This record gives sequence, C-alpha cells and structure tokens, in this order.
Amino acid sequence: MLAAPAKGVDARVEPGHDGLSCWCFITGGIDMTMASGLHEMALMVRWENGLCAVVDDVPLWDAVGDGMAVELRALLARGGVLVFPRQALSEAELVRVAGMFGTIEASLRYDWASPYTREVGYISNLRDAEGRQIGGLGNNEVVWHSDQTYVSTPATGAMLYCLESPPRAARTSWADLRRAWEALPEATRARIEDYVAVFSYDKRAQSYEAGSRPGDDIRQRTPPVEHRLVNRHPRTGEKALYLDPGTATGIRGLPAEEGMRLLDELCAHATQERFLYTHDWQVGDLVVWDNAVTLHRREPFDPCQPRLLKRLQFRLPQAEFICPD
Ligand SMILES: O=C(O)CCC(=O)C(=O)O
Ligand SMILES: [Fe+2]
Repeated sequence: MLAAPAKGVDARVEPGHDGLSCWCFITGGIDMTMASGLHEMALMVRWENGLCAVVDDVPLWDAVGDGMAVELRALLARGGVLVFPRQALSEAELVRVAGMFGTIEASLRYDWASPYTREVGYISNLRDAEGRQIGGLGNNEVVWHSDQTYVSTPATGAMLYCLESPPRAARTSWADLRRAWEALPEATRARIEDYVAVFSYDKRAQSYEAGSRPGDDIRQRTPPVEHRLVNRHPRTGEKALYLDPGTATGIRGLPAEEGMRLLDELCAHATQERFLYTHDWQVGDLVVWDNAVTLHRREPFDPCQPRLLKRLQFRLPQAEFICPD
C-alpha cells in the first residue's frame, strides 16, 4: 500500500518530508474504506475542507475493479472534487478513467481537442510551430464558472490532468455550492429556490482571450438555455446552488440588472474562503470534479511559463449525482 507505485511520476517533496510523514502530519482524520475489485486495497483518503477528497496510492494506469470504481464515484458524490496526486496516464488511460465516472462526451470545443484522441481536450498556453495555440484558455484568469451551463443538458463531470504547470502559480480553486446554499439565510433560500437562470455561451466567450474564442459554427450550436438556480440531489435530497455568473445573462421574470445583481451576490457569497479548495498543480495530478455542485476558477499566470493540462468531460449517473436539466 505504501510502496511507491510502479509507474508514478517522481514525487516532488521537500527534503525531510517523505510523502508519508508529510501526509500523516497534515491529516486530520483518515478515512479507510475497503474496496473490492481487481485491486483489493484500502483507499487512503484525506479530506480538504470537506469538499475535496485526496486519494493517494491508487495506480489509475492499471484497470480499476468495479468495487473500487463505485467507491471513487461515491467519494466524488460526497465531496464534489477528487484529487489523485502524481499519476502517469496516457490519453487512452485517461479515457478509461473518465469512463469509470460517467459517459464521456467530446467537448464542443473541437478546436481544443488532442490530435490523437477526440475525447481529450488541451488546456494550454503553448503554441505549435506555426504559432497556433494547441489548446484553450491561454494564460489569463479563468473567472469563477461551472462548465457546460450553456448546454441544455450539461455533462457535469470533468477532469484535468497536469502535464506541465508553473510552480505555485496558475492554481485552480473550487467552491462548494451545497455548503454555500446551506449558509444562506432562510428568507433568501425561500425567495430564490424556484428561480430559473438564463445562460449564454456567447457571453462567456467574450471573457476569453482572443485566441480562445469560438468560431461561428460553435456559437450557432449554443443558443441561450435555462436551468434551475437550485437543484436537489436525487437520493440524499441535498440542495445546491447552480451558478455561473460569467455565463448567465439573468433570472427569468426579473429585470436583467436585478437578476445579475442577485447572481453576482450569490457568487460572492459562494466563493468565500470558507467554502474553497485550492489546488497547487504538480505534474501528474489528476483532478476530477462535479460541476453541478461546484464553481471553479483559475489564476492568471506568466505567459512565458508553459502550462499544459488534458481535459475530459463526462455525464455523471443521474441516480447518484445532481444532473441539472
Ligand atoms: O486551467 C485550469 O486550471 C481550469 C480550466 C477550466 O476551467 C476547465 O478546464 O474547465
Ligand atoms: Fe472550467
């Protein structure tokens, strides 16, 4: 269990801190779960601020048994964010891992797709020999958002796999929209619970830097759509805000300005430090998240520093996860 995995990326740990002691030191409580499957092993889980489960020592390049897959999906359903530090995964292996969480869907952004694997997208500021960006989102800040809100039936599962990222920069944060909902005053919850928001990809794309904006064909395939502002988990009944103020254009039935003011206020509330997990990327980290219960944002970074992540998105099962419609 504690031996270094056969195919991991070299651990980047500070001198004097081997992975284990560092891990134990920062652990408040260890969640030991026996999972069955091809690998009969205990899952070692460290929770970060109640929303992110860090899972060490699962070699995802090997086939994961059904029992383990069920456990990992349950962790994602519980927290909303799942981190597998320092994996070493080919694009084919990324496709297999994503398929364990849900049904993979290629992104609308075919212009960001890997030249080798249609389902894999590149998030990068790197350029090819002709000076064209090899992926999307460049080096600017990516403001708080939830992926796919501009689609009528969003595929809410997503993962990013880090190939290269500047040290202690370009961090990505996630905000917990279930706890944000619970922390709202009762009167606000009653007032907004049945609101429906309108979303437009066109609006979101205007915030992208020039090289990441969609072509006309993609814009024609993304007319405005509507989603409930508050969703309910099918099994647990837990509720979550469904927010994306950079893509939303308002609330149905409210004057545009009033609707946007409310959405901005809710976003400011939901992204308070107490609801966040921030990931400082290391090569090989795989982060999986549920866009129905979280918002995320990426910090801007120095354009001279190379950054490359591979991205997949997938439909999480309706019986286990909130699926906005
Ligand atoms: O670059 C990042 O860390 C996040 C990009 C992003 O928002 C995404 O891949 O959905
Ligand atoms: Fe995103």
